[in-house]
Amino acid sequence: MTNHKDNSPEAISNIDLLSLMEDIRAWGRELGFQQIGISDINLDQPRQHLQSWLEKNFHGDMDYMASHGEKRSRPEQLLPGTLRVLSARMDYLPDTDSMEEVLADANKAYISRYALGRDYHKLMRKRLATLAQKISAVAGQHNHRAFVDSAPVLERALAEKAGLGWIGKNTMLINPKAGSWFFLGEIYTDLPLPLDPPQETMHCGSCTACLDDCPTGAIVAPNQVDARRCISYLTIELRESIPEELRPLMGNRIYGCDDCQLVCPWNKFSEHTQETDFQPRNNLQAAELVELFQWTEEEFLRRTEGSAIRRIGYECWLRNIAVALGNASSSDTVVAALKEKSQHSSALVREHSQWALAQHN
Ligand code: B12
Ligand code: SF4
Repeated sequence: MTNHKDNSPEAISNIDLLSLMEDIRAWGRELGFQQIGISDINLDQPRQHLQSWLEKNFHGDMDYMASHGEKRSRPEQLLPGTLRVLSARMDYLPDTDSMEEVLADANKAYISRYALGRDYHKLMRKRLATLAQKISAVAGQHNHRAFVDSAPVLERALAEKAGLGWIGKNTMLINPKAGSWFFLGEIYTDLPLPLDPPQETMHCGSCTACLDDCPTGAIVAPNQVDARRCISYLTIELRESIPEELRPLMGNRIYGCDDCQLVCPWNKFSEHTQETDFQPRNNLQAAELVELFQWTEEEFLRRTEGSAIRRIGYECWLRNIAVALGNASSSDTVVAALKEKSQHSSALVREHSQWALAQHN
């Protein structure tokens, strides 16, 4: 392949773009991505779905979903000149004890498998930036930007277009060979890279396992999640009081929820992650609720350093654990821990702890 730094149209037409794509896929694998695909930037159909999702207020308090005009579904508005989007996926499922066993033990805390190790945002963005540098070394200074859940980007729709999988009834991007336990990231670029065939068929068939098993009924119709009912939203995004009617349905899930992936038959094809950074820290894969509830703020900050969990802050951490303790089996230890937090300086923590205590009367 010819190395050059000139990105004029004549120079670009001299690059062997097909061979560059082969290199990109090989570099992607070296950087720990399981798959890379290329799409164009036409998101007309997903834009309509996004619009109707917003009109129904399914985004709840996530104002950032509504506040960027059409930038989310028009990549050229986010980065002028964008022609192609390179979508990448990275497996995150660590090889831990049985998730079902943790979910079934009411005194243990269930934390989403994606959040047990290091925060994926930084790790993936850094790798994507390295990939973009490698592309520049061959193709010249292309106009580009890397994203990982960090900007108004319609990640699953772009990944579906790039052939990485289909958007399932649970709205997860599902890959026919790897299930859905992976993150997505993108590079927007003005290089006219050759397109990959989109995933056109949805292979969910007549299966409705995710709709039937969602603990809070958040998958209100195939492909439509009402975030306001989703435990992931309630425990991670919502900063206020969790609606009382949903609390008993949350079980012991204190940070995110994986149920709609756990029951998905396509996840029998998923592989465990090889990233050491995604391995669980501080025994968070099966910790006791009471133990986590007793962490001081200083311990919370220290033990969640570098983890996505830290973003919710200590108050919401205690709020979530209080709800789970309300759903736990009654014992003197549980009641004593809740009584103590019923006097907490935060009104949010007090209210949730009092609610939880009332469940043990
Ligand atoms: C907002 C958000 C959430 C919200 C809302 C979820 C949702 N379903 O929209 C909440 C907080 C609930 C959430 C939860 C989770 N999230 Co989230 N989330 C996002 C975020 C920031 C935007 C998603 C979005 O655009 N939603 C808007 C709706 C309209 O889009 P959509 O659900 O993808 O809907 C598409 C289709 O369903 C379809 N569609 C919609 N309506 C209809 C109707 C019909 C009739 C049809 C045919 C199609 C259709 O079109 C839509 C547009 O393409 C993305 C990152 C990003 N920037 O994209 C991560 C992201 C989607 N989340 C991710 C993850 C991992 C999760 C959780 C698993 C985390 C956890 N364990 O707790 C859960 C899964 C819950 C679920 N079933 O979605 C990953 C998903 C990876 C994958 N393999 O799919 C992403 C891509 C982040 C990343 N970079 O890896 N998330
Ligand atoms: S993450 Fe949990 S609560 Fe949210 S849609 Fe999936 S199963 Fe339902």
